[in-house]
This record gives sequence, C-alpha cells and structure tokens, in this order.
Amino acid sequence: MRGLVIKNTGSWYLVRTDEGQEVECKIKGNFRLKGIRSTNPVAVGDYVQIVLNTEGTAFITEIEDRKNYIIRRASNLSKQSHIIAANLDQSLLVVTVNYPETTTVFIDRFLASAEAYRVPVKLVFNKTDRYSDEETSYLEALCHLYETIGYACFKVSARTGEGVDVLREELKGRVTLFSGHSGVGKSTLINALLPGVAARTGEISSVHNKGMHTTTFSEMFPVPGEGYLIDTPGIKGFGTFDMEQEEIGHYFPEIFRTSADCRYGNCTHRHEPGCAVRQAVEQHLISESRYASYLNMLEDKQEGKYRSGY
Ligand SMILES: Nc1nc2c(ncn2[C@@H]2O[C@H](COP(=O)(O)OP(=O)(O)OP(=O)(O)O)[C@@H](O)[C@H]2O)c(=O)[nH]1
Ligand SMILES: [Mg+2]
Ligand SMILES: [Zn+2]
Repeated sequence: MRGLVIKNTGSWYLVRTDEGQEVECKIKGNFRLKGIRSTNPVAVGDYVQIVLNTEGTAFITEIEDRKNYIIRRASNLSKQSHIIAANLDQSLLVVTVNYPETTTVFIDRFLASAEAYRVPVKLVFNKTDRYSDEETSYLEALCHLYETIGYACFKVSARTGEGVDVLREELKGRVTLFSGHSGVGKSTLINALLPGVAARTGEISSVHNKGMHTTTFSEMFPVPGEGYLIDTPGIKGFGTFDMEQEEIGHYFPEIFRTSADCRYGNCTHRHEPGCAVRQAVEQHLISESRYASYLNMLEDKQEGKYRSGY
C-alpha cells in the first residue's frame, strides 16, 4: 500500500494512505541516503510503501525517490544529518525583526541552503502588529533588499490576520515547508492560514526573548483543495552541509551574477585583484549585509566547523 508520511515522532511515522486512511508505521530494513548518515531515514513528505500487520499498524518497506529534500546537521558536533522534509514545492521562511530577532546572517544562510537544494524560498515577516516605528522601517528595508534580489516578501500578523489572505493564496496546490527560529509564530500562522487545524503554539520567554521550542516534530497539514503545509520545530542554526567553498557564491544570486565580471574564474571575492563583487559592494550595488553573510559562510568552511549561533 502506498502512502505519504505526514508526521514523524521519533520512532513512529504517521502515514496517510492513498485511500485516505492514517496508519502508524515503523521502519523495516535499513534505509540509507547515499553516503549520508541521517538520524531519520524517512522524512515527512516522503512517499512510502507500507505493509499492514495484524495490530493495525504497519511497516514502511520502501521509500520512493525524492524530488528534493532539505537536510541539516543534527547538532553542533554531530556528523549525522537530519532530513527536515522531502518533496517540497517551496519553503516559506518565517522571520521576525524582533520577539525574537532574526539576523540577516541567519536569513542568508537559509536562503543559500535552499538555493543549494533547489527549493524556492519566500520570506514571511510576521508580527507586524508588534513593531516600533524603527523596527517597521527596518522591516521595510529588508523587504526591499530581498525583493531586489528576487525573493518574494510577505508582511503578516498571525495575531491580527493582516496579510494572511494574501499568503494563503501562495499555498494552493503546493507542498510548502514553514521554517524559522523558535517563537517566530510558525504554528500560530498555520492556525490562521488553515482554520480547523490545531497546531500547538507556545509563548516566547520574556527573559530571553526567545521561543521555547513548542513544536518538536515536523507535521504536514492538508491545504483545502490541494497541497500541504509542513510545520517544523524552530531551528537555531543552518550548517553549510555538503557545500563546497567554491560553490557558496553560486547560492547568492546577486553575487553569482556579478562574479561573471571578476578577473579570475575561481575568485572567492575576498582579496583577489579585479574582483567585481567587492567593487559592487563598495558601490552599494550588493548589500554589505549579504556580503558579510557570504563571508560568514566561507569562514566556517575554512574553520571546518558548524556555527550553532546561526
Ligand atoms: N504579537 C504577535 N504575536 C504573535 C504573532 N504570531 C505569533 N505570536 C506569538 O508568538 C509566540 C510563539 O508562537 P508559535 O506559533 O508557538 O511559534 P513557533 O514559530 O511555532 O515556535 P516553535 O514551535 O517553538 O518553533 C506565541 O505567544 C504567539 O501567540 C503575531 O503575529 N503577533
Ligand atoms: Mg511551532
Ligand atoms: Zn570576485
């Protein structure tokens, strides 16, 4: 029997069969992603074959080839990876300029990783009801920056409903991954977008101005008509998993376009003479914050470490 993995709670997987039945499943056999050690061989969004047993549960016996997937390092020191979700049409990165703060380094690392996995990303700026004038101006400046590069931006408030109808249109007929720091309001937004769904939400800590990791497992919710929305646990960092140093510039669209004019083909845009990217930064054609994020990603390649802070 064929089905879709809609939830992953540690050792159990909830599978919705093509007939619409929901079955709790375990894994049988040894699934390996070519050469990559993963903490979860099967991910939300995977299409699988299952074999029912007499207790009404089932074994997952086969995974269909994935169209794509988003993966990250399981933890700071770990060599293992964690597949966040598979078979995505797009990813929405939920961002807040405050409560909690999302830095441009975090945004840019996420965007670059999604480019590497060929998953289109859009940015959703949430909690517009809560910002000061200064924070609102900063948010406007960020939207302008990312729209100029080519990333669509949406301004919403899950609390007041502002912008939610416009965002709902983006979900129709697509499998969409929701990502972002803990506490930015992913689950609250899902509840606003899909009435009838009850995603669990939590407060942000008043002491640390950070989320409390309320959502602990990825889960797919059906979008009326067609499509799915995937709620995920908040992420702290996004390691540059399986990305080569020379590749990083390819995943910053404006840096990649400009690099065609660098004197050297293998220019890393740091200190090489005739670097068109550095010149564009000086002329404010490429934003300093984007260039800083690029350097930040290059650096952790050089140091060979994963930066938990991003
Ligand atoms: N003012 C305001 N608060 C919001 C908004 N959206 C969410 N919140 C609040 O932010 C807090 C965190 O919301 P969640 O939806 O649990 O955040 P999350 O991103 O799912 O967090 P994790 O599951 O931990 O990753 C809750 O107290 C929400 O009520 C918003 O648009 N405006
Ligand atoms: Mg949540
Ligand atoms: Zn260069």
